[in-house]
Amino acid sequence: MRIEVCHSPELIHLFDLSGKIAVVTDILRATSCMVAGIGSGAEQIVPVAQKEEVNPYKEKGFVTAGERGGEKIEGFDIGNSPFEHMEIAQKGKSVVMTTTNGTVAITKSAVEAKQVIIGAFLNISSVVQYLKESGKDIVIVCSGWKGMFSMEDTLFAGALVDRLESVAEIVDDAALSSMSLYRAVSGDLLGYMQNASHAKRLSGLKAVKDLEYCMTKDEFDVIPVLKDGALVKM
Ligand code: 3SL
Repeated sequence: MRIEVCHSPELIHLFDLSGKIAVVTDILRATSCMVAGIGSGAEQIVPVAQKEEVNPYKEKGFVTAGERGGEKIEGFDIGNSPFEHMEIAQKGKSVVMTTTNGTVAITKSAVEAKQVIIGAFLNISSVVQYLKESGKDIVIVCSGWKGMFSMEDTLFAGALVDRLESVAEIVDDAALSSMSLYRAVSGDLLGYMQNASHAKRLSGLKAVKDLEYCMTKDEFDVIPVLKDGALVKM
């Protein structure tokens, strides 16, 4: 089993994903919302890259979810808070979702990867257990922010590498340095996150509660997996 980290969807063309599991993460907040949604009973979440792509699903009665620049898209039913996703999910709804970075990372990963699964701190132990059992090569795809590196996704990647190190070969410096960073700050992840650019962005949007929740480990034991274009419970 080999493990690599891709720090941005813009770098994905440099990775060979064929035959591998892509663990897509966007801790703030897309993949945290997906785990919270599927974990709370959403039937499916269809990730799409562009706003316009929600329309055919909307016509079929899907809940429309998404943000641009962190703010709910005008005309959509909900934005990108895990709490909104959990509320909708409890009604057993199907959701179509588009976000600035997370849904882009998923659709790009799906082109080549053997399997795309969704990771967040909210389901980290289930993801680790599944990856260990699968024995397959892994690429952790960080969604980043508009093509750039992001602290929270790197910390999650580092946490995964930390837990898989005993069974997987660390292939690249991205994986090694993510693990080192995670180990250095894991005693106070939330405190360390206060200076991250996305944390500041969310605090400007009055979404500090989202940030705290998204940094919480193991609220759910589900893994959303991409099947025929939709995320469903594995
Ligand atoms: O870019 C994304 O996918 C979002 O998660 C960003 S935000 O947290 O909603 O701002």
